Amino acid sequence: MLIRRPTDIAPSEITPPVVWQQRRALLRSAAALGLTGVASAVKAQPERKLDAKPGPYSTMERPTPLNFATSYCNFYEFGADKEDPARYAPKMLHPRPWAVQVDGEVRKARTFDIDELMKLAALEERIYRLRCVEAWSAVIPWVGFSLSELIKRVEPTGNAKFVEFTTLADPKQMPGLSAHILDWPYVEGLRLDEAMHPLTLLTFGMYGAVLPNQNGAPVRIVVPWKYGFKSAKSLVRIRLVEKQPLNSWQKSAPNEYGFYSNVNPNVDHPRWSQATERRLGEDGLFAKRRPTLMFNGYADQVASLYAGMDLKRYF
Ligand SMILES: Nc1nc2c(c(=O)[nH]1)N[C@H]1C(S)=C(S)[C@@H](COP(=O)(O)O)O[C@H]1N2
Ligand SMILES: [Mo]
Repeated sequence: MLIRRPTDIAPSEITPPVVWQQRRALLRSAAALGLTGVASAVKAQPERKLDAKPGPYSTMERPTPLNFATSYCNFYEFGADKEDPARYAPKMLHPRPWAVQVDGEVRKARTFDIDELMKLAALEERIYRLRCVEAWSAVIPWVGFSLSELIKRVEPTGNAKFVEFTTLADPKQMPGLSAHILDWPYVEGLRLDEAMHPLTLLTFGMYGAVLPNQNGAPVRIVVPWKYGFKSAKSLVRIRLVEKQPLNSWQKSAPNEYGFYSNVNPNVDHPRWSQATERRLGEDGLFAKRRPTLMFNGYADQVASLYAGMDLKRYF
């Protein structure tokens, strides 16, 4: 018989070579990192495109290949392993309908439907580095607008000094909640001036499309000069408050995770050095480590926010 069944056809015959090579590289690194079952989860990604103009502050560095950014994630609500979010979130998390409550010390508290929130200001694409506290980093073309655009519109009162972010905690959608790794829901916080800094991005997409579920659909924060855990995913509430919020990681291990968590190569994590990092997608575990930069390379933009502060004490 000369008619071949689909299973006899080598994927290299039907897939463009670039895609095929990238997939092979992904599978190689997936194997090196101990990942399994990732390829199928990656293929199930939503592809809804977002129109965005190039925005300010983009790095010239080459973005991390999409497949790495969507398959090696931290999203503990879906499990503690890096491959758990890509395995569970695409099917289990439902990013519509969705609402975000914006309240606290503001004159115009209100709840925004996600589709209305996305239209509040012009969407921009900004290519930012993201540095995880676990010493890996990525370069991601995010899509969103400055969080300040939202905060301005709700009119903070004179008592507003901090912003608290609360993310979804729904055991029906999030299998990781049954493991009590953190005290759910996941809570993060910023000082008001940090939240108002134009770099702080209210983020709806990446790589020109809506956020994949495992990366925090339908809306997350991205704070590029701070360790990744400050960039809370799948937000349901943004509350302006007078007192410094207690963020989840600080609550669980205050000697390891501070409130500020500015990327700082000179302040080690108690269990490992923060001086260098491994860039996702650069040949798995065998790539050369790169030096980590003060404020993740954004010192020119943000160092003045911390003038006179002892950054070893306020880590
Ligand atoms: N709700 C929620 N947000 C979260 C996390 C989480 O576990 N839950 N992990 C954080 C950590 S530790 C990092 S490094 C970044 C990772 O974002 P990415 O997977 O999209 O790269 O998300 C952050 N936001
Ligand atoms: Mo992280």
